[in-house]
This record gives sequence, C-alpha cells and structure tokens, in this order.
Amino acid sequence: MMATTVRPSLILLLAAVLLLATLAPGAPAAGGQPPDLPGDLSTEEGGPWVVRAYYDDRRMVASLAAVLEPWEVHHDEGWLLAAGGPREIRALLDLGFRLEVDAARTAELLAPRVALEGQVAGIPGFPCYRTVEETYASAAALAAAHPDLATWIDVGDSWEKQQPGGAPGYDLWVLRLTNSQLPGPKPKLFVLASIHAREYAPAELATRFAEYLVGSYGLDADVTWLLDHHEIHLMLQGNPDGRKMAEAGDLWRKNTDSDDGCTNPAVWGVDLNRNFAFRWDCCGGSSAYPCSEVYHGPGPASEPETAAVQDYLRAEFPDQRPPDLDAPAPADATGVFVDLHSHGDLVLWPWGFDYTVAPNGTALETLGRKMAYWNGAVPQQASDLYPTDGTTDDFAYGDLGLAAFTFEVGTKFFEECGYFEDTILPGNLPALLYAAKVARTPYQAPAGPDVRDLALLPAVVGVDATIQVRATLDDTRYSTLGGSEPTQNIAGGELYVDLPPWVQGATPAAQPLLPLDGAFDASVEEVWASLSTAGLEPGRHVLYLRGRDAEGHLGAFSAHFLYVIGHQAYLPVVQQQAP
Ligand code: 0X9
Ligand code: ZN
Repeated sequence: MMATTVRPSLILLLAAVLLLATLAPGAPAAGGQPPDLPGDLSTEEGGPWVVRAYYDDRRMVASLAAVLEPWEVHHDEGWLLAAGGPREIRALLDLGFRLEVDAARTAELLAPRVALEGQVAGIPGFPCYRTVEETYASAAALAAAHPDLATWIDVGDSWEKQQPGGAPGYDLWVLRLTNSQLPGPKPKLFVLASIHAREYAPAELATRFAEYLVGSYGLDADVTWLLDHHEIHLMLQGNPDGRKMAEAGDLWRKNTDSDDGCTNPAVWGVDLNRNFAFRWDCCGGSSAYPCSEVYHGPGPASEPETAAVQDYLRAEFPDQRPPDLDAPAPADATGVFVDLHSHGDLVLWPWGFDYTVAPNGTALETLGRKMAYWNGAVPQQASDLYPTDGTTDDFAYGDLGLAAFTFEVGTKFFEECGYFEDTILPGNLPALLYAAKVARTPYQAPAGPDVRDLALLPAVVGVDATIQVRATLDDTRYSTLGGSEPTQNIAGGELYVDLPPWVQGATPAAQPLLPLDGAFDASVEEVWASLSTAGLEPGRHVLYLRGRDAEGHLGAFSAHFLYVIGHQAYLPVVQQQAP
C-alpha cells in the first residue's frame, strides 16, 4: 500500500534509515531501503514520520482538521505533507489517504540541532533568528535608544510564568511604534508573530520590520509619516515558552501547558491558534484531545498567551462589528491585524471556521491581493486551505471587525537563513508596510491606485521656486494568483503639502495631479503637478500623494520629502566658495 519516496541524496537516505533505526523501533531499516511505516501501528510509540498523504476528495482534508495540522496542502496536486506518530498515521489511513514516507523530511525532523562553527548568537544552526532572550533584548534596546518612537510594554505572562514553582517562564511583550510627540488617536496595525513556536521566520521578520521602521524614520518619507500618523504594535514572540523548546531543535508547535490531561511530555500543550474565543471549538476545526497538535484547550482563551493578545486587542481597538455573523464592519472601519506564521506562501483572511464568505469578504480579498502582490503568496480565504476554529484572525475580524490576515511565509518551519534574508524579508517588508499604510481604512484604500515612482524635478530647491512633482498612479498592483481583482482607469490624484487630509483642525488644500499624456484613459498613468515653494519655510517638507480611480476609490498615500533651501543655509556656502 505504501510506496517510499525516491530521493536523490544517498547520504540523506542513509541518515534517515540510521536515525529511524535508532529512534523509531517499528520502522524497518534493513537493506539500505528508505524508511517505511511499520506494519503494526497499534502502539502509541514510534515515529515521528513525515508523510505525503494523497487524496482525491478535498473533504478528506477538512476531516483531518480535527486531528492534525498539515504542514503543506497542495489542493492542485491532491496531496498534503503531514507529520506524526502512530495516532496521526492511523487517522490518515482511516480517512483513506494513500501515504508515502518522505525520507528526507523525516531525517530532517529527527536530526539534532547543532550550532554552526563560530556561532555566538541566534538559534543553533540558524544564526539569523534571534532567541526569545535576544529578541527581547533587541526590542528593549530599540525602545531605550528611541524613546520618542518605540515603547516596550509588558502585556502579560506566559503559561510557565504563571505556574508556582515551575520553570521561570516569560513575560509577553508588545513593541509599540509611533512618534509619541504627535498626539493620537491614530490608526493601528497589530502584528503577531510565532504563536506557533517552531515557526522560526515570523518572529525575526516582525523584529526586522520594527527595526526597519525605526531605522528609516526621518530618512524615508513613507516610514516617517507612518510613524508620525499611525501606530504599529508588534508582539514579536507570541509563544515564548514553546519557542524555547523549538530553539533546541524540537518541532514544538503549542504552548507548554501540561495540566489538561495529556501525560506525554512530548506532545502536551494547547494550540494557541485554536484557543481564541471567537467561534471556539465550533466546527470541527480543532481537537478536544489534549495530546493533539491542534488541541483547542479546555475553554475559550484558557491560555494566558491567548488572553493577553485578546485583552490587548480589545483595549487598543474599537469594537466595529456586531455579533451577528452576517453583519459587516462598516466600510470605513479602522485597524489591521496580521498574524505571521510559516509556511506555505499564503495570505489568508477570515473566515477560517466556515466556508461562507465573511461579510467584509470582498474588501478583505482586495487587501489580501494587494499584500500578496508584494510577498508573492497565494491569497485565499483561510478555510480554502482547511477549516480551523479558534484562530487569531477569526477573532480579530469576528470580535472587533479588524481587517485580519494570516501570512504563511516561506517554505519550512526551520527555514534556512539564506532564504529568509534573500526572499522572505524583501517580499514581506513591503507587504507589511502596505498593511501599515492602509490601517486607517483597510476596507477602502486597497481598492484604489498605488502611487509609485514618485520624483521631484529638481529634488532640492530654494524658496520662491517652482518644481515639478512626478509620479505613476497604478490601479493594477494585485496578485492574480488563483483569482483576480477588478481594476479601473485612473481618474485623478491629489497632492498635499505637509498637511494630509486627516489632520484635525487644519484645512489641508489638495492640488490636483494631472495626466502627463493629457488624458486619464488607462489603469496606469503618469501624472504631474507644478508646485511653488513660495510660502514654504526653509527645511524639510512632506509631499503626500494619492490616486483615484474611475469608481472613485482613493488609494493609499505615498510620500516624498521636499528640501527647501533658505537664504540662511545657502549664503555661508557661497561665501566659503568665493571669499
Ligand atoms: O494550522 C494553522 O494554525 C495554520 N497553519 S500553520 O502551519 N502555521 O500551523 C493555518 C491556519 C489557517 N486558518 C486561519 N488562518 N484561520
Ligand atoms: Zn502557524
């Protein structure tokens, strides 16, 4: 019944056989053959194995959602990748999956973690990923060095920390980024990372995003207005207790809660992404078995990690969606929530608990396709992957009406550093930046055009000069993977100098952006405006541009600095040159 995967690397095959021979007594390892599943799966001991599970009917994957979490799902090719011991393998077989052991991934799973030669920091073998302690130290240092931009906030305790006399555990922290000199209220983006402990890349991605924002303040015009006028809140380590296990090389997913009835220390814990209070345990998208890797916990938000995120979100964001499942958040609702996971290259949005389209489903898809344009992921409703209940995104959207997303970044849990640096970071930083940009009206702005290739001619001017502002308005920047997004012709655009339209008590004047070719008749248009610097103080100014399409959708703002050189600054230079 079971074929074995043929792999090119003899070394890996041998390693797999040897490892399985020692660690999985049931697996036959004789004769140089790749590992296979044992004939007798009736015991609870043995494995784990990584298997390809083939299916003909997608409903089989849905049934699996109450048992385990598939590592990868390839609906287009009819197979998924899953890992587990005898219980999970039995469940796959009982549901009718045809199994094939992936020898290389099994060997990888069992391989001990070792630090690279000379490695002094980071997760052993993966120096690009900071440990929990290193992540916390970096964030605290960032806040200490930039007190006006960054605040490091203790928002609760991990499960271990709440246990009397147990392991020390951790505090749960949020890094809040905004220019605190400018008063709020401001639109907010909340980013959660690595709530699944073994997902190495997300925590580092969130930390790098924070460092990029603080490091670019005052240098990059978009980042500057974002930190002045928006807030970005990041929980960089959503599951520090579990992460400690994963840092040692264990593929630990859940928290480390051990008092719910599972007596096997290798598999206890609650899956925090099945523990959230919205539609908790509603629909077969989680397990009641305390040793399951998708165990939903003894009650909604039973875990301190879950409760800390929920309480923080409820304190920071207004409740914008009525409890009725069919009721949408208003079109002008505010706030974006992004939960970073790995892997699979997906951008997912609610609902996850059910196949029905969420009341704001169309607008969620629009923002999802916009972010997926940047990170190259497949955008889709979460339940299209497999149904899940008690997840973070269903809570953030369902309970509060936030535009909520889950990113599945990269290609594996323990992602190689090269891939993280070269592919995950450059793809996902702009996706997160876009999420931050549209946090004011995430159900509206993504339908409008982007402003790109913003340039000033000349770039630096004196007072009483005239410059030309140039840009391209583009209504087509959406991922078209697995679907499409309606696009329209550009119909206009606006330029604001220093005062964007949301500033209270000011009367910001918009100057129109004009078509460079004389007519707005395409979905991508070059535009320009002539701007006089008369009346502008010497110094740095911010030009805010946004486009409008033929259906009236106003897109996200992009900004550019304009430096006006005054006589004070100019004269001494002239005098030096001509004494
Ligand atoms: O199963 C999960 O929790 C996520 N996959 S992971 O490999 N990171 O564990 C997928 C969740 C998909 N559903 C929702 N986002 N609602
Ligand atoms: Zn995950």
